[in-house]
Amino acid sequence: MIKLLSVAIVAALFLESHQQTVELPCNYPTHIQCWTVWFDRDDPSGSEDRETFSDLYKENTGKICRKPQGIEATTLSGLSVAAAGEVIFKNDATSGFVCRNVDQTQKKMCSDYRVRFSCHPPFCGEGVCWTDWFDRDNPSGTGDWELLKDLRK
Ligand SMILES: [Ca+2]
Ligand SMILES: [Ca+2]
Repeated sequence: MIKLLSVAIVAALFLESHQQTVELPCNYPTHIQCWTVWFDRDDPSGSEDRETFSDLYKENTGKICRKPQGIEATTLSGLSVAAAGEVIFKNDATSGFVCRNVDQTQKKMCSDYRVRFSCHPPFCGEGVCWTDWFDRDNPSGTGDWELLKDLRK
């Protein structure tokens, strides 16, 4: 009986570990970019506003893909990094985002930023999916024609 039970446990463990290694299909459309939801894990009240990829990836299991294609950062009020005009220490899809208070000359403290990442499907999460940017025409003729029916072709 004990032997049978242990066989069942081993089988269950094997099945569980086997299921975890099942890979997601690789043939998803790479021209679709999905934005994750916005993340705001830190405040600038310490020494920096730290929204790094490694921290966010650890703290939000399954909500961010392992290798994001892009990152977007805005202040909590929605200003872009350029519009906020602060000195940013890091802002890329691999590292994530860091604004250090020590780098700011005009003010003592960074704004509070939020970030989101763009991933290929199936990592859409609760976010929004967009295609890549397309630019099929130039305005040198009658105008800049970027019609959906032409882009579909
Ligand atoms: Ca923040
Ligand atoms: Ca164009």
